Amino acid sequence: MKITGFELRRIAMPLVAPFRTSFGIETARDVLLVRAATPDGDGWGECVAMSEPLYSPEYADGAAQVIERFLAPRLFAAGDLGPLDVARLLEPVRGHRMAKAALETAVLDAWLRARGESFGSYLGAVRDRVPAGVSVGIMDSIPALIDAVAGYLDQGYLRIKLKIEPGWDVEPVRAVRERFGDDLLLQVDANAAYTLADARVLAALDGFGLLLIEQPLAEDDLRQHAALAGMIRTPICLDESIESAKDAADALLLGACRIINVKPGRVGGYLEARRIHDLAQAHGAAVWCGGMLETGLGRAANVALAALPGFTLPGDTSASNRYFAQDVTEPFVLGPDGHVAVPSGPGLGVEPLPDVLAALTTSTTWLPAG
Ligand code: OSB
Ligand code: MG
Repeated sequence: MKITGFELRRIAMPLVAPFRTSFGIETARDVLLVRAATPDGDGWGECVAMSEPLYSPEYADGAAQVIERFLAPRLFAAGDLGPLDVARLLEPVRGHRMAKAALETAVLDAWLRARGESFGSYLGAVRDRVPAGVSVGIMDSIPALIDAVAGYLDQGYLRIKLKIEPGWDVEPVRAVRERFGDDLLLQVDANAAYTLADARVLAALDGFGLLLIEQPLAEDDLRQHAALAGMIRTPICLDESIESAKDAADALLLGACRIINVKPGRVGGYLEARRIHDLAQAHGAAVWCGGMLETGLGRAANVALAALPGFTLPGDTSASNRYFAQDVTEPFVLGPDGHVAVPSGPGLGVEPLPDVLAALTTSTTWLPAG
């Protein structure tokens, strides 16, 4: 496939409500989109890097720059290429997985659209809809949290994830468990806010029947996660720590986690995400699809990935209106059964709505091949 160029497009997406985690508050999503232009049509990739390097070292401005200066030129120099070539061609550049993932996704989308095949079919999806969970930010008070959770459950979400941090952990979890009962699928995400010295607080969560605790300790603390696993009963799930299939193998072998949150952007793309799925399945570990507050473009591919057989827990694959009043594609909607449909059209199966995309765009850079 010949790439004629990449367009880097920045869009500003106001969130319907501020989203607070242990690392910061997000009120709008500043998204970098990559459009791969080919003679047979376009492909899209959404870069999940956030505006500041707080969740991970990558950030949107840096991702745009590394694509322009170092990544796109390597793909242009290769001439004709397919989606399986992208990771290999970009491998000499260290890190920058979110930037690489956006490029690979755009190339894969263009390639699949030209072949008339969907992401789900290509990745190995076995379902046409996936169960949806929702990630609930840190709130100012317990009553505000209870209201937010009640609203999501009314809409039909099948699983609740509470963001936690020191000082906002046992009490909010207790309140949600008491109010909504033992059948509620409930889990927590610390975004690396604790240390091993907090093991007693984390063990205090054992009594609440949580599905998992996500990333309690720092991203480079694999061995300390393994130690923590011996001190608490709640299964540990890793997010930030897992940047590749190799990291996943290390974590599982060390006993640092029993479950992995797979975010394709964090691991360099959907092909590496599928390798983590395959590895976890072989190891008997569960995976689920995480989210990075994606627009409909990134969501389409995430939902396709979440339809693979090893994705046995509900993902952070919420409907568009959980994030945005106006999505950049036709919105993803939550069915009455709490599921989201996997797109079946070629490639991502969704397109940016031209007028909406134009209205949200804050800058556009065209990178021509050759
Ligand atoms: O840790 O899973 C996380 C959002 C941004 C950065 C990190 C995380 C999250 C979420 C939201 O939890 C998941 C979503 O609904 O997209
Ligand atoms: Mg997380």
